[in-house]
Amino acid sequence: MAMEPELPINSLLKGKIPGEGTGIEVKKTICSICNPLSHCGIDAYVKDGVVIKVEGTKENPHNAGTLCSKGASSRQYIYHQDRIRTPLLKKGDRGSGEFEPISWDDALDLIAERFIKLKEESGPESVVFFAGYSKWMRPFLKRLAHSYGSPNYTTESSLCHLATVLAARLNYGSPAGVPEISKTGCLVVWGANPFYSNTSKVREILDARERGMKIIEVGPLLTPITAHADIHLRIRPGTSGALALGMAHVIIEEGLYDKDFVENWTHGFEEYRAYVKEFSPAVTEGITGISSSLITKAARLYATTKPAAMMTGASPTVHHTNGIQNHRALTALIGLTGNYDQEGGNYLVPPSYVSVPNGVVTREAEFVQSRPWQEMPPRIGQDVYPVWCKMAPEGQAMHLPFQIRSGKPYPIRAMLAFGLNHRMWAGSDFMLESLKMLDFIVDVDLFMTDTARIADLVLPACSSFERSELKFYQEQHVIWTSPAIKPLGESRSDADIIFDLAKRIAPDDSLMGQGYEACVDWILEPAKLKVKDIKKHPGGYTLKDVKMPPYRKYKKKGFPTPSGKMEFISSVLEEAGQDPLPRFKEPVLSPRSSPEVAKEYPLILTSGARLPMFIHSRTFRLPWTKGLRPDPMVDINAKDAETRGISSGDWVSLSTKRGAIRVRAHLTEIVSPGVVNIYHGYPQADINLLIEPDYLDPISAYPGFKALLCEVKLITEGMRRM
Ligand SMILES: Nc1nc2c(c(=O)[nH]1)N[C@H]1C(S)=C(S)[C@@H](COP(=O)(O)OP(=O)(O)OC[C@H]3O[C@@H](n4cnc5c(=O)[nH]c(N)nc54)[C@H](O)[C@@H]3O)O[C@H]1N2
Ligand SMILES: Nc1nc2c(c(=O)[nH]1)N[C@H]1C(S)=C(S)[C@@H](COP(=O)(O)OP(=O)(O)OC[C@H]3O[C@@H](n4cnc5c(=O)[nH]c(N)nc54)[C@H](O)[C@@H]3O)O[C@H]1N2
Ligand code: SF4
Ligand SMILES: [Mo]
Repeated sequence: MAMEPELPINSLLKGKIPGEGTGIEVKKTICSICNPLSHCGIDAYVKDGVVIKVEGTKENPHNAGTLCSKGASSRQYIYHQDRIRTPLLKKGDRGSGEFEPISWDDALDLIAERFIKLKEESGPESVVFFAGYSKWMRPFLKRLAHSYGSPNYTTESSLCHLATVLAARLNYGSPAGVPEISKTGCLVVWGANPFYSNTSKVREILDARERGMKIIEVGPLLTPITAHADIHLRIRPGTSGALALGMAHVIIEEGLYDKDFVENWTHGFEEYRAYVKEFSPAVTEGITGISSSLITKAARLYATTKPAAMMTGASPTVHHTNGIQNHRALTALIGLTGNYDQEGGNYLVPPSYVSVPNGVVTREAEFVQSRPWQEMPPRIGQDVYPVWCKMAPEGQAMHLPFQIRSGKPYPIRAMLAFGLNHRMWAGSDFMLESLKMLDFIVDVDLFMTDTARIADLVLPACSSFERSELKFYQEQHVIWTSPAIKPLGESRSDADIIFDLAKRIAPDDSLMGQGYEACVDWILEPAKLKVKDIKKHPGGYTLKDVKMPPYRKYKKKGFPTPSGKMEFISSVLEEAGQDPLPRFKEPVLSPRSSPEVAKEYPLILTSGARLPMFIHSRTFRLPWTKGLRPDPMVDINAKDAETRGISSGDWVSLSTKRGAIRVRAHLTEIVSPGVVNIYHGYPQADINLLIEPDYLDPISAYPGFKALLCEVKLITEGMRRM
């Protein structure tokens, strides 16, 4: 057999071929640019300590070799010029943007000195511990906060996802469960766009579709799912609750509900039945804008397909001024149709580690609560949002700017933040100005951001390529990553920063004193897993024989609600003086609820629907992803554009009563006439400047990002010069 001629080394190098000759090694790591349900496996091609290429890890069952546009841009992310390379101490006035380098020891000692003093002067509750969208360090940060003595551990979950869990828990005492897509006959995709927001989940949906699974999509926008859906219920933004009540009306009137479940396992059905009577298909059509025949058809399809599952988004249904009640109304349909904790329906699997439910039993919840709530002062927001604080294991960060300003019920003086982005808050300028009122701000981030610029101390975090972490996947795959490259500059892993701080500000926490890996081992103890064993598999491995929890667990234990049943009328809300029914209310700003405002601002504004190449503030700065949409854009229907003399690509002003931003018009059928949509977080066109900081749901404090009123106007030459 003829030997293959050996390729010259230059060709091998050009082709980035790993091997001894080229000195290129493939190191296994994960991408953590987006959410913890993803964190795709990455093969990092490393030469001389530098990542020269990335590929998806083929043997990782979650992403199976694929990467999205963001993950494919990893090299631009990890080597970006905005990466902070050394700890920085503020010089001069807050916000001057001037810093000087400082050593890690000096930085950590300074934090310790300030925090110990603040504790003596104003109590540990005056210090807030905050985590932005990143979640991997959260178990350690929460424990640090409580071991220090502060109840004020807050996160981005104050406006993301957790309210959906809270709403479901008001109904069921537990979350709504994971849709078992591979086993279901009908999937309702309610306010979610997994093609953009959870890409690695899509294969499962398409496979199920191929075997005949029906799809009902609910949402105001056209999404890639729409092309696969049997029915698309294109609601007016903010009217999910009404639609759910309308569907319940049909299901109950036509006797399509699960009578056995309702009779034996629910509380308050008669009151609920009486209430949903008001939502006939005709009435529901008037509110939601969907034809009564389509509402009836969807209700019948969902209720008569056995089993049927519901996938709800992480936040679109709760980003409303009536978010909790809307989400209660739609998750109530799961129980009504007998699909709760049911095979092929919504299956209840508790989270194992950092939000990922995969059946592995751990002690994460026990680990994080190092001090019980009763031994600490009330949390931020506890006085105004008592139901939130009762149901969520953290403070309410949306209330933070208000408490900073009022000093009530006690002053907030300092903040230790991991990834703080003021543009996350509605009324982002209000938040930024509130932060400036603090005595001391520490922000740990990869990049020098506009928020970091107002901190007293900025600490450089490293990326997932440069650190070690435990990662669980829903597919029961587990990895303990090893750094693929050295941390850039003097940057460090968030976990190392937290554990070094623990020694200084929580010296009595003996478990934290044992260090990071010992704590992870402690969390994993019930699963009989150890870091040192997981480490032996660089790309991770798939756990065998994980015992998944049984279906219909309530049959043995009842529901963990005050009544022990699923609650159509919530005892917790009743006790808190809130409406116990999942009552529909119009968004506070809508053409129906505020016609006076609508005269000047006639368009419905919905913000933040995900785009595949952007993730919050993270990827605007990367040339590859930014190149896919170089300027901020607002989606507007051609009809609305025409009446305003706007053509595609024109610069327009998008305004609400609170202010205006300058963006380009994107004429598209994605939005229906009367609705405009814009992505959130653009630094040069921040939509949250146009939303009032108190435009919040009264139960969860989630901002009404996805339904308010606005106007779009062409920027004329005169205005352009302004
Ligand atoms: N590429 C990318 N992926 C991401 C993110 C990102 O920024 N970029 N962010 C991550 C985070 S933090 C989150 S929270 C998730 C969010 O991701 P998803 O939960 O999928 O939410 P969105 O993409 O915001 O919106 C999905 C759909 O909700 C519908 N919708 C909007 N308003 C309403 C409403 O009032 N009612 C109903 N029923 N539907 C509505 C719209 O049709 C929209 O297409 O994505 C995560 N994944
Ligand atoms: N109008 C409107 N506003 C919205 C939304 C909307 O739909 N509409 N969505 C809301 C939702 S659901 C969310 S989740 C929030 C987004 O929440 P944000 O917290 O604003 O999200 P990011 O900008 O992704 O991350 C914040 C910071 O964390 C840094 N970071 C990244 N990785 C790490 C790490 O490993 N360690 C450390 N220390 N820092 C890191 C990033 O560089 C960034 O500066 O926005 C919310 N705001
Ligand atoms: S979906 Fe994209 S951004 Fe998210 S973890 Fe995977 S590659 Fe990274
Ligand atoms: Mo989110």
